[in-house]
Amino acid sequence: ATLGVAVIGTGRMGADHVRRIHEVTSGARVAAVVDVDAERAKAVAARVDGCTAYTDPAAAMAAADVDAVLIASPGPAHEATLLAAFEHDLPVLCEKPLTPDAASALRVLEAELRLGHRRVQVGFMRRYDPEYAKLKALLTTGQLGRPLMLHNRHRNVASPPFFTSSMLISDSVAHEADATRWLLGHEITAVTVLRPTPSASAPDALQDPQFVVFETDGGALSDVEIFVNCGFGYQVQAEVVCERGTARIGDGHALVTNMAGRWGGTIAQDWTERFETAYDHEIQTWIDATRRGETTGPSTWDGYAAAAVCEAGVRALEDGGRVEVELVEKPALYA
Ligand code: NAD
Ligand code: ISE
Repeated sequence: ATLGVAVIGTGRMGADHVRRIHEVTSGARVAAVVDVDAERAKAVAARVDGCTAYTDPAAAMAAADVDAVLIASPGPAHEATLLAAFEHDLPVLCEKPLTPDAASALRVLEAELRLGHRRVQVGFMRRYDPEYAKLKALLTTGQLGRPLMLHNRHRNVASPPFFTSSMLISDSVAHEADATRWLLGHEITAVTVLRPTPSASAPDALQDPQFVVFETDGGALSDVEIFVNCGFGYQVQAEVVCERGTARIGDGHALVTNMAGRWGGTIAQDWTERFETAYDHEIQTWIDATRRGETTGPSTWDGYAAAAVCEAGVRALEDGGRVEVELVEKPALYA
């Protein structure tokens, strides 16, 4: 049967996921949208036949035509909505971050453990990006040997006004925390953050860029240049250095032009453009798994581990030095 989805939070990501479920993916319909901003919810609901607008997530979850929940509200609102979805035992796709800190992520994990089965796919969409998937497949073959280092670059054109220095870690580097764990199959054990003199283009008091170093339990290093006011484009690149070779993604060379003595191409301007295929694949995979009664993809454990890594990163940013990541023992549910 067609899956009835409630999309909670109809801002930039939520509205895009509503469009995606309505126009791009198959097997699901947007039965409800929820936003604390009633006018915004109504405007988005009006784009979809038979979609009801709510301001209270609990009311939407209790509706007879809602079978699953897509959470796209801001990170601090995720915990309450996840716990409410568990009360209705509804499958959830939760945009990253699972929650903003390790303690709240652990509360969500413990609540899912009490349900006794996985219910959450976390929105770490890079795992569904064709380039990241190729890199993961290559590493899995073992042809390159053991991964020694991973170099990541994560650049945004400009940060929104509410962005703080710690959000470069908790909101942006959260993606590299997951990508590092997933690509290498290691847990991150310690984080160091180095702070170059901020760019003159960064808003006052924003520590931008930052250079983050992760150490892993597999003996690898993963570094991240995070630069959220680079001005020129949206760039996400990764290069893995292994014992017998290297592999790199994110150069964006899908189309190269030659003209008037120069060669060149264009750079995406935001994530909706760079990761469009990844989001489509992420949501379709979620719909398909949910209709089969399964939960796949990045788990609550992955969301918790990323939150713990980011919390250590924020402490490393604020206090300086190397901060170790503390994780609880991994429950069998996530083995
Ligand atoms: P946004 O501010 O554009 O939209 C958030 C919406 O949620 C707003 O309309 C707001 O009114 C609403 N809202 C706030 N509290 C709510 C609550 N308790 N219940 C229901 N609605 C509520 O934010 P955004 O950029 O769309 O980000 C939303 C989520 O998506 C965040 O978790 C963010 O980290 C994530 N995100 C992911 C990616 C990605 O690449 N995967 C990119 C951007 C944002
Ligand atoms: C945003 O929330 C995202 O998730 C984007 O993918 C990331 O590039 C950006 O830095 C974040 O703020």
